[in-house]
Amino acid sequence: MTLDLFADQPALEPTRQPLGAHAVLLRGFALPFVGAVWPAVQAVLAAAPPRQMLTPGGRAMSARLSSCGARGWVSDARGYRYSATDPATGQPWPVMPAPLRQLAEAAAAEAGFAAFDPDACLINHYGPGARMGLHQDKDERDFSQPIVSVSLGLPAVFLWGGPRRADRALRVPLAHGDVVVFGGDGRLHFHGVAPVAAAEHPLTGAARINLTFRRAG
Ligand code: MD6
Ligand code: FE
Repeated sequence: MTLDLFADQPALEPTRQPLGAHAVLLRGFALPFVGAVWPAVQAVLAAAPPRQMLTPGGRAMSARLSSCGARGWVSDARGYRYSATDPATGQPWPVMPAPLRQLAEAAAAEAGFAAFDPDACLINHYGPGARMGLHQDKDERDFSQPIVSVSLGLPAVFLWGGPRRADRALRVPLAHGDVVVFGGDGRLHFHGVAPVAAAEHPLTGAARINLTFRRAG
């Protein structure tokens, strides 16, 4: 007699959901990594606390941002750019922790990008009501490498648009542990995040944390 441990389980959800050309949602892909990734994220945020940045137009972004790796993303009255140092301290950004890099490389490989070599990881902190308007990620020098986006904590609706701002955006629910990888034709598509609903998550409390890995320089 064979023991079928899965006999009573419902069929597994498909893990891979294409979001059009060269973008894929890997549902739950980050879950096995969270035990190592979460303490590393907390250490980065203790060294470089997430802060509200101003857009070049002078408006405060509602998500709070930090970074780790050789380069971090900054925004102020001078514009958007990557910087090797944290403007709050003048010090280099925290080193990208190995568990974060391992998760990013594994997700990229799963999505068909074998040689992903990220030098920047943006960490976005969304409290209740925080959002991210439609934008393109175009401050990087290397568009041949994908972006790997990891969602932790509270759920959110990801807005996945097209190459033009006016293109209709798909509304994609993202849960704790989900990973979106986009590159190739999708690398410069507009995207954003709808306002995060107030709730409590056992790991992150009243927050959604998003990690996006890129090759910036
Ligand atoms: C977020 N993400 O999910 C915001 N950018 O919190 C992004 O802006 C983003 O998820 C490029 C690639 C993936 C992303
Ligand atoms: Fe983005």
